[in-house]
Amino acid sequence: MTERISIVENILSANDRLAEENHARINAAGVFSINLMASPGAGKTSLIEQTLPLLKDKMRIAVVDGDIATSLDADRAAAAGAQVSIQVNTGGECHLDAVMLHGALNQLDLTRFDLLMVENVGNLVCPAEFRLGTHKSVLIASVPEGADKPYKYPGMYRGVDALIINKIDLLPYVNFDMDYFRHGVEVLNPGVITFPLSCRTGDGMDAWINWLIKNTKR
Ligand SMILES: Nc1nc2c(ncn2[C@@H]2O[C@H](COP(=O)(O)OP(=O)(O)OP(=O)(O)O)[C@@H](O)[C@H]2O)c(=O)[nH]1
Ligand SMILES: [Mg+2]
Repeated sequence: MTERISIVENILSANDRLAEENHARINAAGVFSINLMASPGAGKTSLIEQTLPLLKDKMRIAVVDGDIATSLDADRAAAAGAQVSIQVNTGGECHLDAVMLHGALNQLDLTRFDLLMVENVGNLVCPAEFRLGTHKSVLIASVPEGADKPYKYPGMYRGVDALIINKIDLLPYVNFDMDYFRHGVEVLNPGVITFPLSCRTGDGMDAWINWLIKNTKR
């Protein structure tokens, strides 16, 4: 048992070392980068699809899409206007890790871009444990998932730099207790910047886009 824990720790520290290398590389190129995490279907690819048309005339954007088996999401990002869209097939793994992002960065001339959006695999547990080396971690919660998710998946909510509450167009139809949700978030991640929005209607997208623009001009 003790040995198993030490192996896990070694894997994570090896990952962290490579994440630092990724970070240095992204920084040196002057690119702002985000790691988009969420449960399956929360709207990661939809957010990328909505963001690209609003920013593609202002900045050059690359997308790295993690997926267990398909290139469907990378294809959607390319169709929405990403200058470059790279598919990373995790071969069944439930998360991206720093090695996988490293491989994707090897295919990119980072100096050609202002913003790098990484879509992690849909999962509310594993992605939180593997740093990639991006500047900001962004979690997308969506209202049909239920308001109890911060309580059930604290590791994910604790570590993120920004929180999107997606699918607010569905609030009239689902039983989502916003106060309960926000209280759970506040306990884990006090003051985290939060963007309620709808990728369906576009409501709330302005604040998210402004946050990206502000950070990209670091
Ligand atoms: N009503 C509504 N539906 C949405 C919204 N955003 C996304 N969806 C729908 O939710 C479903 C899943 O969206 P995706 O963007 O594929 O979700 P994802 O997080 O990328 O999913 P995985 O990559 O499979 O984990 C799709 O049918 C979207 O059309 C929204 O704001 N409102
Ligand atoms: Mg997706």
